[in-house]
Amino acid sequence: LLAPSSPSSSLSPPPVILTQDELKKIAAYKAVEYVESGMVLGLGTGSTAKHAVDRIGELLRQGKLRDIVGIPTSKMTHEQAASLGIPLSDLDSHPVVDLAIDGADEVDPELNLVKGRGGSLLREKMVEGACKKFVVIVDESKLVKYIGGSGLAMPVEIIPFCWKFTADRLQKLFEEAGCVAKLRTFPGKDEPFVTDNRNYIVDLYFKKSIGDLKVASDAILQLAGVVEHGMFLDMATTVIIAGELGVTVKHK
Ligand code: ABF
Repeated sequence: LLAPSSPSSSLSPPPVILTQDELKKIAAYKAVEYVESGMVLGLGTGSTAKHAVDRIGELLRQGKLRDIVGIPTSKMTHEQAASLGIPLSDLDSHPVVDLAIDGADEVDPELNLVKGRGGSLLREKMVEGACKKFVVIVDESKLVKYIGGSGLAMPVEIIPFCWKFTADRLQKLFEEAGCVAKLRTFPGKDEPFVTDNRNYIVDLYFKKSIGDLKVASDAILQLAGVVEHGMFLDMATTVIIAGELGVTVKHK
């Protein structure tokens, strides 16, 4: 995004390069324009979704939104939303969610996603799978040609019991794609990272394409020990992408 030039000056000011966080905020604020009073809202997790939750809190405080119910997708978002005074509930009480707003780690041209690199994915998939409209907010660095092909992690949430056995089976499943499965640890520590659901995460790294995503998804989910994976296939209804040249909105 370039800074608008001042109408009174003949010389244009130099272009302002926005930081990645500023781009995330632009995408988040754009998504919040879809929020209407009375909605049940899925509140996403991560540094991009955090801006959306802040904005919803601000609009509630200003009286510009009313009667919102938020369904948080993580303990962290629960805390943030509660601190902003957003009324909160859960899927048991509100099984139909009008709109969810969340970030993603990768977005492919068909709007399939990879999520969970930040540690949340299971609650996100439950809430976002229950919503009528799912708006994904990203900066342009998240766009990929095909998901799983970035060389970065494809997260899988697994139960802690015999995690190595499950990790080995996951790696074997994608042997042809040169898969390496690694247990996620807390940054700078040797201890396994523990999710909000007291599970572990195994990150899969591929050297080659994993082929048909639906086939890959089904194969992962069939392994006992796996709880959920970070591929969100055919779930996003809208993706808002903020880049240096402006905001692009893609609809499914
Ligand atoms: C969460 O936020 C995760 O599923 C995903 O890993 C992440 C995107 O993070 P960020 O917005 O911080 O880049 O929804």
